[in-house]
Amino acid sequence: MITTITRRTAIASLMALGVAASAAAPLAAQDKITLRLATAGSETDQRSVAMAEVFAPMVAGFADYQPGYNGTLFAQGTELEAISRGNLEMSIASAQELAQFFPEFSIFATGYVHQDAAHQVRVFNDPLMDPFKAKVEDELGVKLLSVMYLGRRHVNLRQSRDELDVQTPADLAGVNLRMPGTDAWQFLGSALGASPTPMAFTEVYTALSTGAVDGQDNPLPTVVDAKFYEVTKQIALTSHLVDLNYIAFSKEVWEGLTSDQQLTVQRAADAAAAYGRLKQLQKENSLADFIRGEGVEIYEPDLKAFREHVQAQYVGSEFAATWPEGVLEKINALGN
Ligand code: KDO
Repeated sequence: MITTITRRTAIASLMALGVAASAAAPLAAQDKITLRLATAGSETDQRSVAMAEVFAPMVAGFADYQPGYNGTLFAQGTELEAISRGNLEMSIASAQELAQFFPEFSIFATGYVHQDAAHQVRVFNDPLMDPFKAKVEDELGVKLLSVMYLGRRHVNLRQSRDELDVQTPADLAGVNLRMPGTDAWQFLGSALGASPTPMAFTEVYTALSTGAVDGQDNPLPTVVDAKFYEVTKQIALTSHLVDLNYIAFSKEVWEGLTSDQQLTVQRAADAAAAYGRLKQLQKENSLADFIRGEGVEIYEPDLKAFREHVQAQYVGSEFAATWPEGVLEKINALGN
């Protein structure tokens, strides 16, 4: 029997062979997908280290991880839109940035709500998050893979405690406090009693050294990693926000992965988040003496006064009006 192999059959056969070969052979470098991650964080920040040392090796079989630190790939606050437009694959995102697109995300950026790192994980993995995650995927094309622990944010000032002893929010009246640039951040700065100034993270050190701002708020590990202790004189341990980030991933890239690759990416993100959380907690619990040794006074203010004042600012606020019914109660119920 003479079989006429049409061109189409030949191509189909070659493609089938090609698929078989690619399934068998490891992907050549040029076959790997590229995962660029944009972050305002430094290369030595524990979230960055976790992504490079844990996430990258776990996905190396099919993906080439390419981090861009210190806002060099995309400026802080522009990463999510870049992913949405298909110009970026990953970022270390914040609830405050997501709240610019979906105001209800401000609930996860509200002062004195999350109690600790474990509470953040319980909330992120609870069904209450499903509508939030679905909305980001469906409307922004971004998949939130895991929650990262950034740490307890405190008020960090240029003035010494002798010049300005911070006991209650009233003591922050008129203080020019740098906060990140989104509305939710600015609201938190005001809720603390200060006068917030929007500014990108990469500009903060210079602004503190020149006196362009009086202070900033970040966790102790960031104060060390960014060397803010060189240009400030005190930290009032307000713990006003137990802060978090999300590992954000392009939905379009995700949908192009095989199910095995998707499982590997998810596991790699969870492993990196867990590793980074552990390292950040270790640093957070051990750096106070080092910072004091650098000439920065660290002390506890009237936490009851701060908690009550900050929470009162959110009640009846434009942000609270966007929170889905019952979610705050569920978050509180997942606390200690
Ligand atoms: C900051 O700008 O103060 C902040 O802490 C906000 C976080 O959401 C995150 O963007 C962080 O900066 C960067 O990762 C740098 O640590």
